[in-house]
Amino acid sequence: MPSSIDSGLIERHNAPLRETLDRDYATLGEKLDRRGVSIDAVTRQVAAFAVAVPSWGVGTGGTRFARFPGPGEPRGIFEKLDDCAVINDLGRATPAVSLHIPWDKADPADLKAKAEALGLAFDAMNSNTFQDHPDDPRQPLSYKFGSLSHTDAAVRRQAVEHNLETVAIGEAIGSKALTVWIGDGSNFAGQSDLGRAFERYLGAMKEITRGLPADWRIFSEHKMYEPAFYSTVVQDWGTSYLTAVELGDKAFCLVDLGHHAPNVNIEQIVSRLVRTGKLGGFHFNDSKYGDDDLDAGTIDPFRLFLVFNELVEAGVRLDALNPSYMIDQSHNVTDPIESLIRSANEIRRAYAQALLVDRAALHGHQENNDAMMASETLKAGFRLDVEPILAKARLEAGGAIDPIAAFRASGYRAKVAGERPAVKGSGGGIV
Ligand SMILES: [Mn+2]
Repeated sequence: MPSSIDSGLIERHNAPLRETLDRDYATLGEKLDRRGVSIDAVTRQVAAFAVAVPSWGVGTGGTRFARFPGPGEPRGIFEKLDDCAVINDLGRATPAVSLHIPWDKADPADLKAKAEALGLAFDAMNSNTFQDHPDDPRQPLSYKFGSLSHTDAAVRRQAVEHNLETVAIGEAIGSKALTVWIGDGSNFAGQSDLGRAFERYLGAMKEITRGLPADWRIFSEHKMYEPAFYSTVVQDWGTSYLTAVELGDKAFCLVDLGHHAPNVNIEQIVSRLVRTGKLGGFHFNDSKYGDDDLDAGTIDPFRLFLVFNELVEAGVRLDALNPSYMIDQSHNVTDPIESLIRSANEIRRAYAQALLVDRAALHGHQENNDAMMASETLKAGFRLDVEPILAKARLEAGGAIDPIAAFRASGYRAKVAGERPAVKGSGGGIV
């Protein structure tokens, strides 16, 4: 066991739960068998589905009003990786970590060695030009009025160089993609020329794309508003798609579930991006009102299911796109480790439910315009309790049948609380 979770703990925790799980799994297996579906085949597909955790997610988040730090918060990237390893060892769904530069800046050799020791790898890199970095001698200029779309060419140059530095760090630690989200925009009509700002952004993104290693991808992440409240340079999937098309073969769109207009049909956007070959990846989270960054699948699990329904529907097209699946959340009132374990499980749940939709029947009802039976067939997948499949996938990979209960029993939080004195103002910011 690479993390500091006691190696016997998971086994001791699983022992009394195994028999009940086996019974529940057999019952669900019988039910699926009647439909000609092999539960073991579904479990294998679910076990093969991984989602990356964000390094910034293991610290307590915050709002623009306040941040309430939790005990034992990681003080830097190496302690963040320790926490990420705990999440993966218990949940067995999150073998990779998505880093944020410069928050996680460190010697790449040390990052790589630490991750390898913990059984972790690195997913897409995230650059940060939405805040100033007074301690970074390579970024003396302010991003107050933008970064890649700034009116001043020197600021744009600095932002391009920061992205290329992020790529260089990523290349040294085995990452293969860069996610670019900028906070650029305006607060007042007339403040910014909407057309020129986008042109400047495209020019800067082209420079970054030209600097990518041959086997890398670049993801443009849109967001409707915040921190800018009148206009945002990359505000919706249309602008993100235009960007990806202009940048060429290495460029794709990243869908953050919280970055859309209220009530927008996200699964339809996913379908379009699959169709056009420009779906690059996801930032999973859930929301009620805006970019709330709540735990995935906890507010609107049906929407998460519908997103995965489109992914399963995409079939071989999706295999070719090989999207990066990442979580992007802010944990304000829960233990971040527990939230990330749960979110990864909810994401797998949506995937398993989508896999269990009777797709041939669905297509038939769609062709025959039987709205009722098409809707019922889709919902039949969502109504299934697939927890035995999720638990079995974890168990067979060496994880915990009930990972949150196992985490609480481990005493890990109390242990690190003693080792990690609270620091003021550690990185919050969520994109
Ligand atoms: Mn995001």
